[in-house]
This record gives sequence, structure tokens and C-alpha cells, in this order.
Amino acid sequence: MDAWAIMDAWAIMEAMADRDRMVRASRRLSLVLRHRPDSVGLELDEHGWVAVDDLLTGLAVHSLRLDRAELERIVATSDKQRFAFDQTGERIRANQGHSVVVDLGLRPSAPPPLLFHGTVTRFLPAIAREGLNPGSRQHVHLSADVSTAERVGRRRGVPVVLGVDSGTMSADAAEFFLSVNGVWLTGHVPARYLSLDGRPLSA
Ligand code: HQG
Repeated sequence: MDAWAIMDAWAIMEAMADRDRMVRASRRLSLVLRHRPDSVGLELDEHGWVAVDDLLTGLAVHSLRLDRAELERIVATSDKQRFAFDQTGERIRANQGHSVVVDLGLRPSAPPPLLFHGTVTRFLPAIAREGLNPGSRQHVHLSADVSTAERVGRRRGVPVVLGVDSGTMSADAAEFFLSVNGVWLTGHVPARYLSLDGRPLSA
């Protein structure tokens, strides 16, 4: 290998290490800003916000050194736009996905007639009995397109995409919210609104 090739290889390795570090930091931010702010000695306010300075200090004390520029890079490049700064840039929060109880201030919106939920086969018997539960999160997460739902399901195995008759649910007075990063959120989805391959899920 000549000197240029070695330098290229070195630059690629450095870029990969940097990307790994940013992915790990993003996962940690999801944990802190959605589920475990106490893990770095923080509390979210009622709308989910936390001061950026407090967050960076809390993370540093708990072994993640991140500077403001790196945090901005994570927010800007997060594939799902998971985080947002407030208008002053002094506070940050997760856009959705919380298990900590927060009021994101989302207004109910009319959903498209059909939404999708990605899951896996092993959950289907329980889902057919109980419908979709938010589990540990505040909401059930739905998407407007099949491919996003497939990606969500694939986190757990071979994905299965359920149709959600959001039009009828909404007519039946269920509330839907659209997060700023495009995820449809609702409470419990009773099984009678669910379909698989166009057929009702529950008998
Ligand atoms: C399943 C990621 C048994 C449900 C994604 C899911 C998403 C049931 C799991 C976001 C059930 C809950 C949320 C029932 C629902 N019986 N299982 N009655 N009802 N389930 O992670 O939707 O990368 O809380 O099908 O992209 O998978 O974190 O929800 O499999 O947008 O930003 O219980 O998380 O985004 O799992 O994912 P989750 P989810 P981030």
C-alpha cells in the first residue's frame, strides 16, 4: 500500500469510528429524552424539554462527552428526526416515543383513512385478542406508508404489517396526533379496526 492509500484507509476508519460514536450517542439521547432522564440526573419538564447545558453536563458526568456542535449534528442528521431544539436553541426534547409522561402539545388531527403498524408474527395472537397497546410508551405508533411499518417491524424479526382502519376509528371518536417527525400516534387500537392482507385480524 502506498502512503496515499494508507491515508485514505485511515480517513475511512476515522469516519466509521465517528459514525459509530454518533449512533451510540443518538441511542443514549433516545434513552435519556424518552425513558430515563434520571439515568443522567435530569428531569424533563411537563412538555418533555430539558436545558441543553444540563443535558450535556449530565451526559458528561455519566461518561458520554458530547459538545454542542456534536449534539447539533445528531439532531440534524437523525434519520427519523428524533429530536428537536426549541426556538431559542437552549432546550431540546424527543419528538415522540416517550414512556415518561409528557405533553408534547400536539393537536388532534384527522388521519388518512388507512394507517399501518409494523410488528412480528409472534405478537399476532395477543394483538388479535387485545388490539394494539401502547405498552410502555404513551402512544401506539402508526405510519402512513407500508415501508416504514415494515422497517419498524423488522427491528424484532420478520416484519408483519397490519392495516389500521383509522378512518372508521376517527369517525368513532378516537383521537390521532401527527408528531413533528411524521409518526401517527394514537391510544389503544381495538382489534376490530385491524386487518392483515386486507382481511380482518380478529374473527
Ligand atoms: C407490540 C421506533 C402483544 C407492537 C420505531 C410492538 C417506532 C403488542 C411492540 C417506535 C400488543 C411494542 C415505536 C399486544 C402492541 N400484544 N404485543 N396487545 N400491542 N404490541 O417499540 O411500534 O427508532 O413500544 O406491535 O420506528 O415497535 O425508537 O413500539 O412490536 O416509530 O425512534 O409491542 O420506535 O422508533 O414495541 O416502535 P414499541 P413500536 P425509534
